Order: sequence, then C-alpha cells, then structure tokens
Amino acid sequence: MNLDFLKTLGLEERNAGTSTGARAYESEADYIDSYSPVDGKYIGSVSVTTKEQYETVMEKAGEAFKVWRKYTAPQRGEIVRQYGEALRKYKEPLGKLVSYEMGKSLQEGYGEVQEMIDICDFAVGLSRQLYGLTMHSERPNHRMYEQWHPFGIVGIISAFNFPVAVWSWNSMIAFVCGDVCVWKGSEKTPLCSVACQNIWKEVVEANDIPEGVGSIINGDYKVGEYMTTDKRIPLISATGSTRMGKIVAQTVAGRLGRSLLELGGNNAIIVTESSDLKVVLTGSVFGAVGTCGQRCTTTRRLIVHRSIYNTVKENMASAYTQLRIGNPLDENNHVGPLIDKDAVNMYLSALEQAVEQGGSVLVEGGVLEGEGYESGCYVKPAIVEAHNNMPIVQHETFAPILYLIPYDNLEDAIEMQNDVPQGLSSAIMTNNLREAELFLSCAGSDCGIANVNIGTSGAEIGGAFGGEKETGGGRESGSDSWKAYMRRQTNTINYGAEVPLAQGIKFDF
Ligand code: UN1
Repeated sequence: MNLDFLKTLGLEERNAGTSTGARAYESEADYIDSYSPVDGKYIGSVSVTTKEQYETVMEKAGEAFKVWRKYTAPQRGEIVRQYGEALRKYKEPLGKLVSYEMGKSLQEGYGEVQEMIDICDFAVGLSRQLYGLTMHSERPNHRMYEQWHPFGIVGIISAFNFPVAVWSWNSMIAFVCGDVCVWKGSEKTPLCSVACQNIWKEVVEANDIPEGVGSIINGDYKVGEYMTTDKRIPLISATGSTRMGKIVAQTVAGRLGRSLLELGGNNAIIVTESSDLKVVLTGSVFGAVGTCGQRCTTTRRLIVHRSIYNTVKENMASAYTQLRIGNPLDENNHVGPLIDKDAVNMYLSALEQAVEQGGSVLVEGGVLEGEGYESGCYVKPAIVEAHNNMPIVQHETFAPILYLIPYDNLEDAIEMQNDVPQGLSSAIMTNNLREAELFLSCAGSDCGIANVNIGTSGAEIGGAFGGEKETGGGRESGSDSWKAYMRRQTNTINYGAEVPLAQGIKFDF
C-alpha cells in the first residue's frame, strides 16, 4: 500500500508505515498506536495528553480567547475561509487517510473532507450573519435588542466514524462565533486528528493568530473527562454513543455547563405501496451499508408495506449479492472493514441475538477470511427479517445489519418507526403526497431529520443536524445551530432623561 499521503499530511515518517506492528515507543501507557482496519498494519503513534499538558493547552486557549474575541466576525471568517482553501489542497491525502485509518470507502473519505470544505464555506457566510433581534421597548425613549457573544472555550469530543467532518462542523462554526476550541478526537483515529491540526497550523502560522485558538488533545475517555469536569469550558459538544452521551451530559450538567449532544440513531425507512422501487433500492442499500453501517444515520430498519414486502425483500437480497467488500481504497469496492475486532464481535453477537429473539436471516452475515481480509475486520452486510419490538432491533449496533419489518397501514408504520429509544433520522419512500405529508406532520416522524425519497444518511451541512430522545437533542452544523456556540445578551438602553420602570411600577422618592 502506498502511504505517501501520510508524509504529505506531515505525519512523521518515524512513526508511519511500519508494517510489522512493532511499537515505536517503550512506554505502553503514553502512546496510542493506530492500526489500520484495512490491512491490520501499524500506521503510527500519537502521545496521550497528560494532565500537565492539558493545563498548558487550557492556559493557551484562555489567552487566545482574549485575542480572538476581538477579531471581528468577518475577520474570523477569513481565517476559516483559508482553512477551507487548505482543505481543498489536502482533500486527496486527507480523504485517503480517513479511508485508511477509519476504513470507509475512498469515495466516502473524500466526501467527508468535502463536508469539511462545505462547512467552512457555510461558516464564512455566517460570519456576516450572526444576527440578533431588536424588540420594541414598553418604556418611552428606550431601545432594546439582543446580541450574541462568544462563550469562550468550547470542548469538542468526536467519534471514530466521522474522524474529521464532525470536528470541523463544530469548530468552524465556533471559530466564526469567536470561541476557541479544544478537540479530543477518537482514540481509534488519532492520526486523522493530528492531520487536521497540522493543516490548521499552516493557517495559524500564515496569519499569525494565537496558537491556542484551535488545539487537540489525545486519549480515551479519561482525557475527555479533563474537559467534561472543567469549569473553564462552558460548552462541551459531544458526538458518539448514547452511553457516552449520558455520562457527558450528567457530568457537564453537574457543574451547570452546557452540552451539545449528537448521539445514537436507530433510523428507519418506511417503504410505501406507491414508492418508486428503484429509489427505494438505491436509498436503502447505501443507507444500510455505507461506512459499513457505522454512521449514526445508517439505515437500520426497513419498514415495508406488506403488499410489496416480498418484492422489496427479493430486490434487497439480490442487490446485496452484488456488493463488493474489500480494501476501501480500491474504488471497485463498495464496503470496507469495521473499525476493529471489538466491532466485529458486537456485529456477530447482534446477529446471534437477532436469531435467538425470533428474527429470520435473509442475507447471511459472517466474517470474511483469506487474502485481502487479514485484518479480520471485514464482515458481510446482513439482512434479518424481524419485529420492531425485538430488544436487538431497539438497540443501535454499529454494523451493517438491516432489519426488515412488514406493515399494514401507514399509521402503524409511523408508530413503529418512532417506537425506539433514539430519534435521529428517518425517511419515507412514497409518491403519494398524503403519505409524505402525514410522515412530515407533527403526527409523523419524531426524529430530528425526516426525508422523503432519500435514505436516512448523507445529510447536507446546511440543515441543522441532530435528533431527539436518546440522540441527545443537540443540533449542529447548519441553519441557526450557531446559536448553541454563543451566549445571548439582552440589552436595554435608556436614551431619555427619565427612568420609567417596566411593568408600570412607581418608585418615587
Ligand atoms: C455521523 O454519523 O456521526 O448525514 C455523522 C450523514 C453525514 C454525517 C453523519 N453527513 O450521514
């Protein structure tokens, strides 16, 4: 495998490309070793942030904030614009690194970097649109309005499945808002974080802005705890499992900080009688197997009208036979590996549970072995006919397992779609206006994202991204999500010579 992209991204040679898996360091505890799920080979090591180093990062961040907040928002936008330009330059090597370290297909790796570029463009525009409202005061000669100020230090915790995009859709928005960011990426994809930081540093140096505007820290949940327990961080934005999110939420709430959570999904597509089966097939297959089922927006349930159930079932089974599973950097393949062997075990266990709980296997799963599959992380996307109330169906398994569920009327289908703990993404396939509008109405999907004739994954950055219930309620990325990164201040100004009190209160002396 040609690993030149590591060098292009400034990832030191001494750490990179050792094919033996030998550790480059003596101390086991202080380094995270990154192994590719693509070929099982050692890629490089990143040092774990110590408590002292964390303190230095926080001090620098605090100092940087004092300077950064004085830049005008459009000036901050200009820095973000330059980062977007740098990302355009590095799209190919960074896309390859994402694909190699995380395992998603190269197309999706490039797509993820494109998502970063798109959010930079969005944030640049936003830097001139951080609008507040003005209100009419009830008092004469008074003016009242609201303005938005930066919070300060924003802590970002992100997951392995989108090792670069999720950081940027938090930080690029936070940057134009005037915040500074400290980012802990996943310990499963540490080199992606370092690569983003190296590119960021080029922009920092070219513009002579304080180093502490954007920093990374590395490590597992213990390093994450430095941030969640730290009163100096008013906002923690965390993306990952519901389990992790509950711990973060409680810890941050315990100190009355704010958290912005984007957690698990259990996304369904309702396939109606009037749907276009070609649209159903493309949307559902990409939704279910894209990123090897490891998106929070992955399609996990297909709720199909009984009259077309057998047809959809046959179409899906036949589409799955055409999927090519293998090295994700080879563009002939559709599906790459799972992130690691733990994920493989969870996938196998979910399949077992599905059968024990009454599911019937339509497309068999299993771990692939032999040439090209040496990492042990390649699995076959599976389809199981199931019931919505099976415990395993209620649970988000981060793997390519799709549950097929029949329905008889649309109200029941919507009820089933909503009857899971999570509430991120949802879709209906229909050419019937009444069905589409019911699904989108307040009696329809309870998710943060509801699509018509599109799968559940692949949201654009312009919309607010996130969901309800166990998904955590946060909204990131587009629309007015920027408000989560700022504090609102209401200002009332008296330009008269009297001091009339609100609510008509008299106070004369
Ligand atoms: C995630 O899986 O955490 O909508 C993010 C999508 C992508 C983002 C997914 N734009 O699938």
